[in-house]
Amino acid sequence: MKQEDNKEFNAAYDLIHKNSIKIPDKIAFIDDDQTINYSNLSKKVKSFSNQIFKLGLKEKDRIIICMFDCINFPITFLGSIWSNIIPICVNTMLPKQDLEYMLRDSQAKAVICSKDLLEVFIEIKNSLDNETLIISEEGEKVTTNNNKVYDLSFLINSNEYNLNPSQTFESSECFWLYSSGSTGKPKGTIHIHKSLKNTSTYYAKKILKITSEDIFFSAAKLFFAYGLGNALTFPLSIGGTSILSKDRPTVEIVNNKIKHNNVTIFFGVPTLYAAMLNSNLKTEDFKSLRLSVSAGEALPEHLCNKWSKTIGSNVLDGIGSTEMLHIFISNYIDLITPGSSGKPVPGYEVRLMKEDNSEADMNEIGELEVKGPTSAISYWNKPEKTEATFIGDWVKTGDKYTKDANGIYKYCGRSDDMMKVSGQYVSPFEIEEALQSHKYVLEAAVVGKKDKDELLKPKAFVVLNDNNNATNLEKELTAHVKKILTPFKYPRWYEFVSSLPKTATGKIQRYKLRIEK
Ligand code: 3UK
Repeated sequence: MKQEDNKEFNAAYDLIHKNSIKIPDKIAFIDDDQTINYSNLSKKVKSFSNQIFKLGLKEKDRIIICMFDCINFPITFLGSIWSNIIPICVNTMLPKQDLEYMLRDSQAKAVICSKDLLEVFIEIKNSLDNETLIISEEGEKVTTNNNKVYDLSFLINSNEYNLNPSQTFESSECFWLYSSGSTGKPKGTIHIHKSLKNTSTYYAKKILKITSEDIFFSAAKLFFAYGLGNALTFPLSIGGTSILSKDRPTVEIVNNKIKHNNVTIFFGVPTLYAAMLNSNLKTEDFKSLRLSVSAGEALPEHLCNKWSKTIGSNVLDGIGSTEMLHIFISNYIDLITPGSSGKPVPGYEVRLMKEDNSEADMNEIGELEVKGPTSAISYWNKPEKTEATFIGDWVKTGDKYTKDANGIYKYCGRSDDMMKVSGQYVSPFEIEEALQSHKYVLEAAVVGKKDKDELLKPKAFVVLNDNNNATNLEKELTAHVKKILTPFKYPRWYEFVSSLPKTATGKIQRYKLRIEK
């Protein structure tokens, strides 16, 4: 890239500076315990930025953020970016071995974690050879066998500020998110500074028509690309207010957050919309909403229709990905086609490719590729996976789609083995592996099956060993899987069979299991 194309730009400065001067007293975030205005947000970001260097971190070092949604998340995320330190946001629900993998893979110099996650990170740190710093709320109080834990509140509340951000450019590395595939380890997905701003400029401002009056609430957490845009980038880009919640987004919690904070724009995943619509919703609790958004997996037509009928405002389904940072095909406020992903967001180009490398015709299925102003630059340390996904400016999504005569895109499933469950990636192989590690299981195959709301969930076909003598096998297998994997990945149905369908070479024919008997 020519240097003149790559202007000086810092994403944290872009999101904070103007607001802290123009609307210093406006509330930026409300979490479960406290609120923070734009002026104090800016101060804490600059304090963190100053103090993190004092702990010995250098520009371009990486830092893992593993925190439940609270005000300290945006402070440390933006404070790192302000310092040209690369934050890596990771899922708080991951089992220890995944967190350990991410720490090793990323070679992060420090971890910032919520109090409740301290124990697991101290365990991980003890098994690593290098010196990883651990930072947490109330840190200084926790010291176990030489494991100093640095105090986060000290870092963000000092009287020393980095008033100016470190020098970065539009296209310099800014932050990472981990994305998972059907095989292999999660991939550190590298995003650049201008992408954060661009998710707001193109999608949030043009499609959602966000304003400073909006009160944002995302059920998807900040460590997901979806949640990061919804609850951090979008509200800050416009001087709005974002509601954060550390808890798992149950129907009750989501209902209360919307009602008590007069939320105007809500972001959820289809499973949550289904659960809410299956509960006894009170329409008046949702009267502040002007719009809702669904992503992560396709929103079935009946849920889209039922939401607007019950709530009195619409839900826009749109497809996004970790690689593209946010939504790039979406329904529009004045053009909603229930059961579809809608049309490309302005600024993005999409195409549907067939196996022979030609483009699919109207209503013909093709593999979705996308090009646009928010795409990641590569996966960390995975040249083959990078090469298979990022083809010049085009990014392969792994999704099958059709386009109709009106230019509306409809989701037709994944082209790899991945499933989206509750909006999150699940590989059938990881569930099979977990099942197979149980002493009663000889073989297992996992496929997606639609539940009564038309949403995909894992179903397991299991061949048992001869020597099994469990009384409540399904319960036992579920508990076993939940111990090994992120808990929501457990099979919702089991079928115990005497053998699995296989090819002559011994490969399991999952497609045969998908056909409902
Ligand atoms: C699937 C959808 C049908 C699709 C995401 C909004 O989900 C996000 O990112 P991930 O990396 O997964 C990407 C994959 O998920 N998908 C997402 N949305 C839809 N399929 N209809 C949809 N509306 O397979 C895609 O390739 O976890 C969503 C914003 C940012 C995101 N990262």
